[in-house]
Amino acid sequence: MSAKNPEYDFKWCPGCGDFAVRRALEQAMSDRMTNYEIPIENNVVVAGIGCSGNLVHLLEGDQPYGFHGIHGRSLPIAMGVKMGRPDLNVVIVAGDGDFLSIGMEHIAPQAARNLDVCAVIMDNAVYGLTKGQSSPTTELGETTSSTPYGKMEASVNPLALYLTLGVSFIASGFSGKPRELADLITQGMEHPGFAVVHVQSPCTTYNNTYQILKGNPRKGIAPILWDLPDDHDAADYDAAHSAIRSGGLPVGVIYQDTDRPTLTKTVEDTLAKVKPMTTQQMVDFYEIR
Ligand SMILES: Cc1ncc(C[n+]2csc(CCOP(=O)(O)OP(=O)(O)O)c2C)c(N)n1
Ligand code: SF4
Repeated sequence: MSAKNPEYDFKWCPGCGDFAVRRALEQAMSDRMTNYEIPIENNVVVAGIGCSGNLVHLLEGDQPYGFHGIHGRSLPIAMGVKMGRPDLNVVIVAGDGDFLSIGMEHIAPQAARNLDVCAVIMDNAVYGLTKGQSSPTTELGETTSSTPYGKMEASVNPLALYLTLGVSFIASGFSGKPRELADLITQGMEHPGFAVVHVQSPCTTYNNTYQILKGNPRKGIAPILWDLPDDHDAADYDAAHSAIRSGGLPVGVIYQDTDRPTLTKTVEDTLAKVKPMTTQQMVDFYEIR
């Protein structure tokens, strides 16, 4: 579909970080249209289920194609779209619950394949749409609607996880900096391979973390977010690892490996080697003698 569904009237809460992520994605897609002189229909947004995934219905202006799939399965759907139409720019929008909990099992295989899509993950450290339950990024001991006496599991470090699993482009962004975020999304879309732009996008209703992320000098609260220095070498795995492990949350392009072939290229190369078989030849091939 390329037109909005008028019957889907979901609204984000005032101040939700996802508003700014939407703006950043619109900017990145619009820049892409201008730079490559391509129509908006060159973009497909594959959405997970959650407040974050609802972004696909809330995009303003020219409409890309949209696919609102099932909770946790944005990656397999995006793979289907990309394999069917390798010429399209495929972007995923999903939450930390969707991508890192039920959807976690898909990250490693797609990282190994280097599926050439860009996933924009909105991390609010809760399940927003279903009313504030804990998610994989909720801190140990945190009180939520599903953990009234404190969360019992340690939180996942998504950036460390992506690096370990072999995601070939890893960026960390903040919804409070939409212009910088648009630039990170643009770089993620340009990357030849699997890109994840992991965004701190606070949920003002169930987990308002703006002050923790940005800090508050008047109250003596130091910010968790810090910008990667200009001399950070994203091609250096060890530098990426130490940036992720040095405390707080780095913002910027943390890691990029442009040497690996994309899944699209690997499939093309493999297909070029395939020898056509008749049905009988296939049956004979699989016959156990
Ligand atoms: C297979 C399946 N399991 C569970 C749900 C219920 N469900 C819908 S959204 C959601 C969590 C959303 O949290 P997150 O992905 O973090 O997105 P947010 O709403 O915070 O943006 C859950 C558990 C579902 N729709 N489908
Ligand atoms: S519940 Fe949270 S994540 Fe969902 S729209 Fe409201 S503020 Fe945003």
